[in-house]
Amino acid sequence: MKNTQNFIAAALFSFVSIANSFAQSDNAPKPYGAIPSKHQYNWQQMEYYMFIHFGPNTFTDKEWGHGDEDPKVFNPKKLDARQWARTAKAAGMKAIIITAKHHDGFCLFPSKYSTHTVRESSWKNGKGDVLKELSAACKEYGLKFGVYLSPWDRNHPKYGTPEYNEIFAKTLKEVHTQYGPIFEQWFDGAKGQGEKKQDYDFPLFNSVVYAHNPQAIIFSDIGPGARWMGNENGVAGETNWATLNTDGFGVGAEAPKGAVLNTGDEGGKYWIPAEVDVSIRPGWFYSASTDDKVKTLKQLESIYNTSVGRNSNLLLNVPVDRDGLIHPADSTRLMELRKFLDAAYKTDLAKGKKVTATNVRGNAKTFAAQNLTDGSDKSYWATDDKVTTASLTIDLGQATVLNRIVLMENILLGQRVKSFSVEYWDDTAFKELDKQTTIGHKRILTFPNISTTKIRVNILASNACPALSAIQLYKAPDIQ
Ligand code: FUL
Repeated sequence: MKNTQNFIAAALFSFVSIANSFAQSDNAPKPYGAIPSKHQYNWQQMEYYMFIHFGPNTFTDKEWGHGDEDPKVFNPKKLDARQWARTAKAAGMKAIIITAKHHDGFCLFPSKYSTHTVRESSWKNGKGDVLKELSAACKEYGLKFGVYLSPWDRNHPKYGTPEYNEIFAKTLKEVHTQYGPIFEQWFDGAKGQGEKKQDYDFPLFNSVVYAHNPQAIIFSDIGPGARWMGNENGVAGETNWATLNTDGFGVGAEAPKGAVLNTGDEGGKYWIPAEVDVSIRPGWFYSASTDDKVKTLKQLESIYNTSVGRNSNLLLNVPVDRDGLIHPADSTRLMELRKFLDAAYKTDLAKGKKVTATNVRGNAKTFAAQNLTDGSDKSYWATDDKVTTASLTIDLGQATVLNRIVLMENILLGQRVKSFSVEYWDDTAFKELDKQTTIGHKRILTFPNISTTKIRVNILASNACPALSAIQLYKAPDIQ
């Protein structure tokens, strides 16, 4: 039911969105299958943003607090939310999502509905409010602000009774009315074994979010806005459909298998793109014992490729330390990644280069292959309706060294391509570089340096005529 309503709402937004974003042509391909809402489409453009795990666990060196910890342990003496926002901005991230309430039930804001909050802590003599400071800092730095709230609550005395759902809904209302606008609501599906039973009322929770932040993307194992992608290692499926069948499924134990969330469902009923949540450290919360275990630049680049490069948004966790600051070990690494990405994606070697296609929809300029290298992902190339395979050849004009290719589909028309290959001209013939399955919003393929004059992309199978908005080529620096 919930999904049906959201689907209808999503479909309505989508039609408006298509009309607004792309120049309309009578001959435009019809959307295929489920398509993104306007808000999902905008969300998918964000690609990379920060997760912050922070709370009593930061001070007790735990990952899952029991909810029986003394709230007084929470005392970040130098807390500076502007430093977090400044760091995220400099890292090229578009937003911050913070653990407003983790499994221990502790609220980083003075909730009326809990006695386990910043108000009961030693920090600022109980007068502080982390959400207030962070939402203001995000506004100042031009970042979007999002919240994580765990339905599973090991502190609240009403947890395990029907009343708890009402309390959780009221807690959500506090957050969504006091600290907005909120771009994403993150619902965690985790719950320890043998814990109290509680049937969560997600239709109620979702309705509270949408009532106050209609634009918010609701994340959970099964969406409806965005889905978990089945692991916490930063690796989305090589095949990754933004569509998923969720009828009959729920969050946590009732979710589809991790392997399904990892790839999505081809032709799935709902548009529920994947978000990749992964921590820059071994744990989600800060621990001094992991100061020397911050992921390397090589690991982070690999995660970027297996998340943003596989049709997902990357939510990278950077835990705040006991002082209430992002530790230099983490910020240094974030800046290294930024520097690398800026260098890697600075010059699109395909931009403005001549592209030829084996088929162009109606032979029309609107759908010309040249749209793929025009530096804009708002124009696109498409084939005639009956044509679901095609080849695109980019003539670089001279020998050019490359090691990355970026492909993008016009997802406003749905996700269509199911198999493609990339070849390069080696002076005598085209040789295969890679053969893959899905594209979606963005697909990045990496390969060792090659020097070539021509690149050919073959669409080998597509569920409807392919509609691609960009092909880009890059030479990223080597990482030592
Ligand atoms: C999991 C939680 O159990 C972890 O503590 C963390 O919050 C992660 C993002 O989600 O389900």
